[in-house]
Amino acid sequence: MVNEMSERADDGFQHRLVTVAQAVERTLASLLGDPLLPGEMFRPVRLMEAMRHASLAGGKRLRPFLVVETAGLFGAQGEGVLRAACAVELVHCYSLVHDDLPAMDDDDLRRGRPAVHKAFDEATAILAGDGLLTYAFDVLADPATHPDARIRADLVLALARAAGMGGMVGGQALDLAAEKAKEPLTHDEILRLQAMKTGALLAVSVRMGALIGGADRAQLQALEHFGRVLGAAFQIADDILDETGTEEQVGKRIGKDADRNKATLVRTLGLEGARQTCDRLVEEAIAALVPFGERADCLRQATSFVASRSS
Ligand code: GRG
Repeated sequence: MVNEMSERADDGFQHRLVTVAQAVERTLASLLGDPLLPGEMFRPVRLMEAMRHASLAGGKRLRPFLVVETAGLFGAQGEGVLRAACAVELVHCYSLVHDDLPAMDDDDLRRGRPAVHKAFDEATAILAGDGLLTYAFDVLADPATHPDARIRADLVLALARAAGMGGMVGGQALDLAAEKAKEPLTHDEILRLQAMKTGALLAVSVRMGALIGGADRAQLQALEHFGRVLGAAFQIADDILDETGTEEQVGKRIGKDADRNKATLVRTLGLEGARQTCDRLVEEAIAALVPFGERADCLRQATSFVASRSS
């Protein structure tokens, strides 16, 4: 009976994930269409094709899902929420394009398709990433995203802080440095690196949803804690997947963490230790959602999904 109920709940979550992903796809396709925005002069065809290749038809759209579902806790929904959700996805897609470049992780495959630098060329991939990153902030600053300019400014600031030198970009810099370092990173250094490189964008997705929803201070604190712990669970699950998944499942080259002696928690904790830590993080994240009651069921299921995903 309990299993049946949790299966039904899981069906509801999967349906919701797909529905949000479809809405995100439509919004991204429209944002990356041909019509020019005021102040733009021309959208170069090859650049736009590369930006669409990088961002359309692929990915779980987990970060946008977190924005939409967190905003939904407060009854906020509609086009503006979707635009904010797409802004995070644009930053995520840029990071994947740049991460795949030969100068970084050097991957030919992304989301089961050729990486942008393979489908086009390296210079176009760099520019497509730059274009996606810049556009994310254009989308957020546009009044179509939120009528209140203070909320728009808060969203821009939150995303910039999470994506920049003290967040994702900084985490990537630490990761690249660790590959060349003589001494392996300590456990705590790995935790910080991962919180910056992947955790920050997941956590800010939750924060942005809360900002749009008008969360009070206590709600914001609870949700920020949820987002941070969810980000940590996501990254451990990613380390485990790199060790145990297949290329077909994951849609990218796997086993490369071990090949490059990468800074991962599977290395410091062992596979079983990493699994146990992941389970603990899931419990902690779910506990942070207590103040939101049943309304947060989808976020609870998202947490379990993130930790047990196979791609
Ligand atoms: C290049 C500035 C810069 C940063 C790169 C996030 C990142 C930093 C690199 C991504 C490399 C990577 C594969 C990291 C592991 C975790 C991760 C972000 C996986 C991909 O995220 P998913 O699983 O992917 O949400 P989809 O395709 O579903 O969106």
